[in-house]
Amino acid sequence: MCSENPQPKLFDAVGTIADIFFRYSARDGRKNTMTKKAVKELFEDELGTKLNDEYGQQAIEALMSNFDADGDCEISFEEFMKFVGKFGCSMFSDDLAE
Ligand SMILES: [Ca+2]
Repeated sequence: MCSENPQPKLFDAVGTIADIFFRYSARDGRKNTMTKKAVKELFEDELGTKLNDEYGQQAIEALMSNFDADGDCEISFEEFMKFVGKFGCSMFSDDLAE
């Protein structure tokens, strides 16, 4: 059955991002933050990025240092959303340059 008022796509997109964040935060028993281990698993599972080699370890350390704004060694939802924003801009950087 079709809905006459489907959920706006942006709400769906943000809901999907939130679902991903909270699924990985829960893996280490956290409610509102992701540990470095959870961030690594998210990158591997959701972005297909392998982080087991030395380069991968450096990448995850850089990510944590760049987006862990409060320095608690975990990534909050707000910090994660800033990463998603930067990631989205990088995906469309050629289009944005015009
Ligand atoms: Ca943090």
